[in-house]
This record gives sequence, C-alpha cells and structure tokens, in this order.
Amino acid sequence: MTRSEQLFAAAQQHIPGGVNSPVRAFKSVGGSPIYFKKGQGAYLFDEDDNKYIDYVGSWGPMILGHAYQPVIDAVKKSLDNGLGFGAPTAVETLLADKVCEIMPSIEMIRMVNSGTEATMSAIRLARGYTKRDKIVKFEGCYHGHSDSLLVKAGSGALTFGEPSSPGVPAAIAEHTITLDFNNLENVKATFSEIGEQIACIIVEPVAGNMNCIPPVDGFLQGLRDICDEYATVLIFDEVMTGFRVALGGAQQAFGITPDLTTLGKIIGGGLPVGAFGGKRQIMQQIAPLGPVYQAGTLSGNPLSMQAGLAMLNALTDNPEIYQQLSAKSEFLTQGIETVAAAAGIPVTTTCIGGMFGIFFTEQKNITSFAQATACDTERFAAFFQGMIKEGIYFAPSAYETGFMSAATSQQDIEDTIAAAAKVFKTL
Ligand code: KE4
Repeated sequence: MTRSEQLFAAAQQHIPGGVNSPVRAFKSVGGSPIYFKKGQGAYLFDEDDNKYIDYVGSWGPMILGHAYQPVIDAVKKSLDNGLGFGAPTAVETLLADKVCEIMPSIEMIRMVNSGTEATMSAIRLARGYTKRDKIVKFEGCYHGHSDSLLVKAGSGALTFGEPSSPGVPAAIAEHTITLDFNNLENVKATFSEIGEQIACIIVEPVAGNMNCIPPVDGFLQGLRDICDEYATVLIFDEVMTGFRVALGGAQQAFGITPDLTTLGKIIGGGLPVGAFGGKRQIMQQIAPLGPVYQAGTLSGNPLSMQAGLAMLNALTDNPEIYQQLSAKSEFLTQGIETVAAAAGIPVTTTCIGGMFGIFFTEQKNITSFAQATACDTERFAAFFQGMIKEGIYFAPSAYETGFMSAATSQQDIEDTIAAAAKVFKTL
C-alpha cells in the first residue's frame, strides 16, 4: 500500500468517506485519493514523495502558486500577535477597501468564512431586501451547500448524481427555480410569468462547476436587463471567477454590473475567507445596520485577512499576470486538443483567463448543461488516472474546472501536453 492509501484507510474510521469535502474522495475517477504534504509554486508533493504539476490549486485560491512567499510572510508576521480576537481589527478594513477598489460594483462588503456562507447570506439579503421568496439559479451551477442552493447543483453534487440533496425540505426547495444556463429565452419566459415574485438571480458568470462553460454573447447582459425590469437582485457568484478570469472578475471581463457579488477562494489567499458585497442601498440591510441577520465567530479573522490582503496586493501589483494566465491556458488547451485529435480521441476544450475545461466529447462549442453531462465521464476517469501516473494533477471529477497558476512554466505546460499525448494513446 502507498502512504496515501494507508492514510485514506485510517481516515475512514472517523471521517465520512475519509474526506472533509466529497469531491476529494476520487469516487468518480476511481482509486484512492492522493495525500499531499507540500505545495511549492506549480507543484504538489504527496506523502510518497511523488511530484505533480498541479492544475487544481486548492480549487482556485493558489493563482500565484503554492506557498507564495509574500502571503506566507504576511501570515507569519501576524501569527505572533495571536490568532483572532472576535473583535474588529484594522486589517479587515484594509481588505474591504482593497476589494472595493478592485471591484467598483462593491460599495460595501461583509467578510465570512466560505463561499457557501457568502452565497447563503447573499440570498437571504436579496430576499430580505425585496421581500420576495423565490430565487433563480441555473442547473449545473454550484453555489455551495446551503439548502436553497442545493437544487440541481453542480460540482460534487453533480459528480455523485445528487444534484438535489436529500435533507433539503420541499418547502425550501420549492422557492428555488432552476433554469438552463445560457438560455435567455428560458429566463424571459419564467419572469414573464412570475417575475414579481423573484428576489434574485444567482449565476456563476462563467460556469465552473459543470466543467468550464463561458457565457454566450448577450446572456449576462440579458440577465441584467431582466433584473432591472422586475426589480430583481442580480447576484454574480464570483467565488471562482473573482480575481481569476480578470483582476476585477467576470464583471470586469464582460462589463456587466451585478447588484451583489459573492467571493471566496482567491480573496483568502488560501485561508478560509468568503465575502458578499455590492450596492450600499442593499448592503445597508445587513445587521447591525439593517434587519437581515448574518454573523460569524471567525469572520474577518486577522490571519485570513492578512493572507487575502497580501494576495490581492500581489495581484494588483502584477496585472500582467492575467494576460499571461490566458495565454498559458490557451496554449495548454490547444495543445491538449491537438494531441487528442492525433490519437483519435474526441476532446473539446474551453478556456477563459486562468480557468479551462477539458470535455471528452465529439461536440464542439459546449454552451449548456445538457452538453456537459453528455460527455464521456469514464474516459475522463481513465485520462485522469493516466495523467496522475505521469505526474499531472487535474481535478478528480469530469465536472470541475482546471486552474492555471502564474507559477506554472512553459516547460510545465509542454510536459503536460506531452503526458496527455502519451495517455490519449492508451484510452
Ligand atoms: P466553499 O463553501 O466551498 O468555499 O464555496 C462554495 C462555492 C460557491 N460558489 C462557487 C462558484 C464555487 O465554485 C464554490 C465551491 N467550489 C468547489 C469546486 N468546484 C469547491 C470544492 C469542494 O467542494 O471541495
């Protein structure tokens, strides 16, 4: 048994499925999850001292590579002052100001501890602000695991075929209307019937939890127009796309102004931070200013704030990384398509900024959940396992996005393409 296998066997005694987040368990790709002990730049090292080029980046936060020194230094510097006080600290305001500078649609922001908390709170705020109960999400989009949003969700929920989880009362799920991503007519038809009952639309502006599917032209603007027409709150869930597809996120990349934005992953520099923010008029409804309650013991934790601030400072000091990330993602995905075709394996890829998707399908131009779920997940699993053997770590699910880091070199990418060429021949 490998060390990872030994550790996984031991973990299952007291941790459900041996993991603290389901998609890590490798259930959809087979085999035993890899236990990592170190990350450095573009690389991960497992407990058996194998080295991998990493395209997961802790599911997005490690955009500058693992153990990015300025973030490490900021956390180390703060450590000796204690781990948290449950009281305001100056650094919370510094991070809040920084996010509002980067994303002008955010006039006020509340820090929380995860993307789930951010979207759960944003939904409650939209409902409190509009005094409406219904919400619109899109099938295959994942916004964390709060009850109202675990309806036809993506990511791990989709991976395990439980997009609508048991345990969510029908009385809650009935207020969640799930529509087709990239299908504006579907949204217009729904709003023409019950638009005045709908508190918000929450959308991943680039869908990253049914693999990686960018919005089609006009889709996001169409959502903006519909929300204006019906006084519905438009929430961009930028937990994944924020500071990733552009410094200012998808709202900057596509030039659309949401009413609220939810954030996570990169904002914490790798430590647990989520946030929701937006129009002052709406955010002023949040306690203690307004009646909509939201709270958190560790919200604004100074260590996490320091990590997030160091991360965002590094990103604003190096804006050229975004063009570099796009070029790297483009080079990788084009290379993978080329070697797949040479091996006779039907593969389509997508990429936007530092995010990319690899679909095992004959279909070109993937724009919908139906197309994403018609792909060959078994072939993906075989590809995933083959790439593991070659020292390349992709997300262990056909429904997850790949993440490029600024630390990933041209050589790393060429090695990845060469590894893919080898693996495709075995499929
Ligand atoms: P967290 O609660 O996991 O911090 O964030 C939930 C969330 C919200 N919104 C979007 C767009 C997200 O992608 C996520 C979480 N992303 C998944 C990866 N697809 C987290 C990985 C996992 O669940 O282990």
